[in-house]
Amino acid sequence: MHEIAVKTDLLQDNNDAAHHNREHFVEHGVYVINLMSAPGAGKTTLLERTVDALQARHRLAVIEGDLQTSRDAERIARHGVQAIQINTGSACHLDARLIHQHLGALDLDALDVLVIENVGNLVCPAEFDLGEHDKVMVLSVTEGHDKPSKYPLMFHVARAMLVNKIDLLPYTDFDLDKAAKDARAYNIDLTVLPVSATTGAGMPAWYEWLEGRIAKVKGR
Ligand SMILES: Nc1nc2c(ncn2[C@@H]2O[C@H](COP(=O)(O)OP(=O)(O)OP(=O)(O)O)[C@@H](O)[C@H]2O)c(=O)[nH]1
Ligand SMILES: [Mg+2]
Repeated sequence: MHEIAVKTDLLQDNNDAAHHNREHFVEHGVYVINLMSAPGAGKTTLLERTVDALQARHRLAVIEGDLQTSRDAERIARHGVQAIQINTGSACHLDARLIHQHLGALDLDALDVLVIENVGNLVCPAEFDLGEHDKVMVLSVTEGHDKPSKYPLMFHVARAMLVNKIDLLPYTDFDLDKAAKDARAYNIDLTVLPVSATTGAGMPAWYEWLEGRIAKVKGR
């Protein structure tokens, strides 16, 4: 009983902070993505390629969430966009207050798109709204096609699912149709995009999806 009450308070507190973040993003016209996946699914690799593809047309920044180290922020910064690292210590997810604490380091007026790479975890990040416009999740083919059924919340809350590492499909028993069907059982509107962040296969469809969302959210 107490446990339920504490969790409800925690999530309510987070939702209040997320609402506040959203007001900032809307006021400054910044489209914000919360990028989530299990550890190592390829979020940072995907982002490195994405910022290369989009930065000629959009002003981008990235917030990197990790338990420790600033490696992912350093990887992104090498591509010429601002990257802020948040270390959560032992927490398995980012929360809206943590994001708010770091917004001061960004000039939101000088940004079109902000991507927040969450801590690698297939469970906790899905519960915490950060004030983003869209949650996007990455499922890599080496994780297995049973993951939507085993970890449904992540698939339920995402607007798009990138199925990454498709270059490795010949070496796995991953069934793309099954993964997509199971994920859509929790989320009928889910957009499914098979990609390889290392070879670039399928990435143009992801950029097109992003362009559509940026245009819609920013009212262009
Ligand atoms: N074969 C293949 N490997 C990939 C692909 N995308 C990423 N990788 C590899 O997967 C590993 C993890 O990639 P990262 O981009 O660091 O994954 P991440 O999701 O950011 O990891 P965390 O931030 O630690 O959760 C690296 O060795 C990448 O080179 C892909 O499309 N194909
Ligand atoms: Mg990463």
